[in-house]
Amino acid sequence: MTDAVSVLKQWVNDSDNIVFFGGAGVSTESGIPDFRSVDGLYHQQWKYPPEMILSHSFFEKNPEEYYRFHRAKLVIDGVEPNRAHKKLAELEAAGKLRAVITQNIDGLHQAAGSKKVLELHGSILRAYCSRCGKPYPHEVINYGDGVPRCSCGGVIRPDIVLYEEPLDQDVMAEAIHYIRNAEILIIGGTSLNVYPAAGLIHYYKGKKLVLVNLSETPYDSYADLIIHEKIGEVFSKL
Ligand code: CNA
Repeated sequence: MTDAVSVLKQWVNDSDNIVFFGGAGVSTESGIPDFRSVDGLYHQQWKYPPEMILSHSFFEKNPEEYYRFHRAKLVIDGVEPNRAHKKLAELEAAGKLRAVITQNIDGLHQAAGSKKVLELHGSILRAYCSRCGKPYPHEVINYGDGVPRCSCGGVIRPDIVLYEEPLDQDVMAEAIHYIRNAEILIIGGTSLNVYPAAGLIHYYKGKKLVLVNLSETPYDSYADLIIHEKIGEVFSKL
């Protein structure tokens, strides 16, 4: 075990007020590609750049192409929570971890058993009509062909936050509350490039800020402990 991982293990053992804030890198070991790694979605060939397809204006103008991308790239069958998701659920059940704040939309934290999960960018496991708001089961959008439509004629959309759309302010306020009051904040598997989510780091006031990320982030110099290793491997040692 590296020195940094043993320090993290000790901190985790001694605390009952840990908060975790994560991103796409938490799910890569489950087989879901992230956006910005070399084999991530942004480096794959697609007719339009993914960040354009995943925007509000693109969804409105070209829902057919949006749904082609959504079903080909966002919906991945048979994925299971990995060691990072499972450890976080265990820490919560043991009364040590207060909340998981995630930018992910894959539902894997809940699948691992985590209860307090704040989904900053929503979930592809929920859907609703963009015109009348009627909720729909996710199968309606995630499988099949073409653009799913509501009985009112509106386009059914995933309950995710697309680029150009605001985050849910209640979820943000709760995330800020947990981060502000955390003894240990572990940030993992996120490039910390997507705002406003990345700005949450500024609300942490403690002295145990841990970054677990494969590549460097713009916030590496803020960390009290930094681990550039795979998060599932690191968490399996805690
Ligand atoms: P990102 O910008 O793709 O960054 C991911 C980061 O994770 C990179 O810095 C990688 O180096 C790092 N990383 C990759 N694998 C590991 C690993 N095994 N252990 C540790 N670090 C690793 O993703 P962000 O989450 O920062 O960006 C936010 C976007 C990506 C949000 O809007 C998400 O909704 C969106 N996204 C979500 C998913 C998902 O739900 N699983 C997948 C892809 C993208």
